[in-house]
Amino acid sequence: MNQLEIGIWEERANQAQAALDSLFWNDTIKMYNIETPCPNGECNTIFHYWWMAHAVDVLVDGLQRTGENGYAERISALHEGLLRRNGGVWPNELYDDMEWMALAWLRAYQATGEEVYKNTALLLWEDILTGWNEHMGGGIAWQKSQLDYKNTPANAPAAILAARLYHAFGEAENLEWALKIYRWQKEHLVDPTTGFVWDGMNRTGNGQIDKDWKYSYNQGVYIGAAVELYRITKDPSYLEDARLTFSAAADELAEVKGGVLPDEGNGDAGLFKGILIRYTAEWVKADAAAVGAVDFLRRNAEALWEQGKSEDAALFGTDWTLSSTGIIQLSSQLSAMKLLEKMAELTKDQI
Ligand code: 7K2
Repeated sequence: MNQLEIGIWEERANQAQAALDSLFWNDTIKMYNIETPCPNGECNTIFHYWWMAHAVDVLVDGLQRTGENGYAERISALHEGLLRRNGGVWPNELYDDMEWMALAWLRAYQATGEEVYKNTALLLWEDILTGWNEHMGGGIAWQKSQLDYKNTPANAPAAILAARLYHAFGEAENLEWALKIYRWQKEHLVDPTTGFVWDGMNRTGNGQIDKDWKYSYNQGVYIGAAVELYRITKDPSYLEDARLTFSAAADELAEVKGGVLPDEGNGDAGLFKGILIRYTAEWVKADAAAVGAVDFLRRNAEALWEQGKSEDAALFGTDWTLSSTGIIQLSSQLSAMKLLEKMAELTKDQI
């Protein structure tokens, strides 16, 4: 890793952050528009609660990388805007949504020391735990109106959150939750042979696993949970889990495009691969044997910047090998920003 490469990825991450701020931020609502262009904010017909959680995440990435107070100010404004948009309360109907939001505000607390963010994370965590029940042998439900539908998006991020809360505040109960949720996730929604992570089970009440729903973010959050439990327990079996799942994900999802993650679609799916990237980077930081994943991250980042970036701004669509014109959704912009921020972080760490 040479000094030149460090500068390149920092500069690219800065350009993407500048595009997020200038082309998506809506100071009237103290939130990001869900797409750009968005004349008079009229595009905001839906409140994408979980997209905004990932916007907090990339702002924290920027703050941790640069120390610039502008990021802290934007995080504070977003906290106000989101609470207002959600009716003055933080909880909502989807357990996975709340987990993304709690993960983000815990990171914001750790980056700023602002107690209000810690309180938001803990308040959400208390609500999230109401999602655990014994349908399908355990696990957290996807949503409050469907308590027997259990999926990876509602469980693996919860295991990450529980582990991080234990790491941050030392409450043994949260380590127990992390171990319990991870054990259920591994026993029910991970292919025991390949390590590929399945999306969910019993969605239609027939007990079946949706094995054809092959999404990048599911791989990422399971890898993330394994890494967090390794960091606490130092049990090498968690790194083995992460290695197997990363290998399965790379083979199953990225092989066709020469190692570049595929276009998984617009909307929510625009965020998916950025989540795999984020937690793959956490695995690289925790596991010396993950060195091959650095090339994977660099290959995706180089494709993204050289082929996927819009011509006149650091804007990114859902296909990292194709420059987008027209409307760019916040979800795909955030996905790309996770990759650029992680490349900036990893290249800096390696000096
Ligand atoms: O069926 C679930 C989930 O298992 C599946 O991966 C996605 C695929 O659809 C729903 S969840 C939809 C979004 C709502 N909350 C935030 C995200 O975690 C989730 O993708 O689209």
